[in-house]
Amino acid sequence: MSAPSVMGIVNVTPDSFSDGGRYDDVDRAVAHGKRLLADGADILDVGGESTRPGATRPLVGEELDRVVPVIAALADAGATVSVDTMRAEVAAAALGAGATIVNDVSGGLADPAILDVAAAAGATYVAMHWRAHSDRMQDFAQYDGPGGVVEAVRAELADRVAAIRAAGVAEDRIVLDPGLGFAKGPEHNWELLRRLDRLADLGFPLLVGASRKTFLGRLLAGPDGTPRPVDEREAAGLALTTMLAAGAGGAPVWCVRVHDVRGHADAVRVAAHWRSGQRTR
Ligand code: PMM
Repeated sequence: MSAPSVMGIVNVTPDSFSDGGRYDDVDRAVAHGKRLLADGADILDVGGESTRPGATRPLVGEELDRVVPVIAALADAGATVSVDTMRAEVAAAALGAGATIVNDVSGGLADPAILDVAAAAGATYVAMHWRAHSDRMQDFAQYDGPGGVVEAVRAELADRVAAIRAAGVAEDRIVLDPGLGFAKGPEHNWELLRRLDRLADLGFPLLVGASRKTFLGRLLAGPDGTPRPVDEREAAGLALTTMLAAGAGGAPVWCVRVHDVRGHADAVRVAAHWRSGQRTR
């Protein structure tokens, strides 16, 4: 089991739930990305569309204007860059600007042509579990079949894999993601985290994005039930990264997608050192 990579988030958006508006111009976003690199990020994930619950979508032109110059500058600085987009047109421009990974939260459902773009470029393709756009995704947080959320997400990801393969993305370029918080209630997320082995069993590396999400805020709610604010969830996220890096989900995690890279890179190192000692016992 090798240590997870750390993907640092560069949201070039005015409205992301945890950092919206902080890095929404090119210079600030590039400076932020460079800081994350210095902090130990293995990958920088550049996104121009907020997917927080209830968000409305930017125009394609707006999304292109936000991400392309940032990707070009960060790739130029030597970073491995992924583009967080659901749009084929944006993925193509991002790959042209130096990105090598397409991180599609819709797993190819929002714009199926994105799979052809990833295949043609030989890019790594991250397929996240997704059911609907953010303005109505919580209406789809229903998992009543046998095996509940874990088996439903597994089956729906398996369907995505079939489409991704059919488009010609190479086997060793496919990554899967449970999609924490996307059409899921808090307990759905915890169940998925506990049973990552069922998703790993599909045969692809796993990416997990838990950083600062609502289910952590709910877990840490005060006595009156008010969720812990977004910028006070970091320690819980670090605890989770440490557990995942130690194998608590029952399967190795290939990558964690996080806001505060330095802490998570440290957590990954702690877990890796711990496990290296276990092997020699
Ligand atoms: N979460 C968000 C955005 N992109 N991509 C992947 N692969 N997995 C995720 O869980 C994920 C994602 C939403 O979080 P943000 O608004 O903090 O970026």
